[in-house]
Amino acid sequence: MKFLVTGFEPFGQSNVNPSEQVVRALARRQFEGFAVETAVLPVHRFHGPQTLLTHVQQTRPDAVVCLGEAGGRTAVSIERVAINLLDFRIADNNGLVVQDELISADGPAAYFTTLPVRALQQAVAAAGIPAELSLSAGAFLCNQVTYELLHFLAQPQLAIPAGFVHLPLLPEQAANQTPLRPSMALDVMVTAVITILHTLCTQLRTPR
Ligand code: PCA
Repeated sequence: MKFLVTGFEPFGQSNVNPSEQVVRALARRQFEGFAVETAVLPVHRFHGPQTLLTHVQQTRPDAVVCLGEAGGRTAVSIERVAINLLDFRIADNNGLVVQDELISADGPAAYFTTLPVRALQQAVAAAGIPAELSLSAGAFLCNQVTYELLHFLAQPQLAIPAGFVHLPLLPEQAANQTPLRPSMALDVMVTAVITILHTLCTQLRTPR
């Protein structure tokens, strides 16, 4: 079994992104029962989704888990939906701010992610790590790549589970902010994502 796990490069005021760090940590490890391919996506309106879809086509994974940073989140947040909207609250890394635009002119208003979100949230919580289900991935790049991924995979012959997990800030990103914001240590986030992959692996192996 093969998983594609992606993170994002730093954006906004920060020079690190927890999702990139988690993906780099996963790339250095071996797992029993599954292989992990990784990619770091640009925070760029066009190159972000393009890079993701290129990796999906090249690696032909059994499932896709995309990761991103969400400052202010207190837990590992497993997203349930991606909406057909671009409404950037800050510029992407190309300086572009897009407001009130559809991602896909002929696509549905939203897609549910196709990961077993409840089972993943429960597994991460059972591992002793704060985890929650989330109803909004926002309207910036994380939502956009998830929507475009689910739109691409909506063809029956391509149907594989795919979804998005938002991560809190790293402690070093949160440390000097006023007001203070929640954070989570890198090794805890790495354990959470490995727990997600083990749970997915078990679920995909169990005949329905
Ligand atoms: N978080 C942003 C984009 C890249 C990232 O890591 C978001 O939540 O859309």
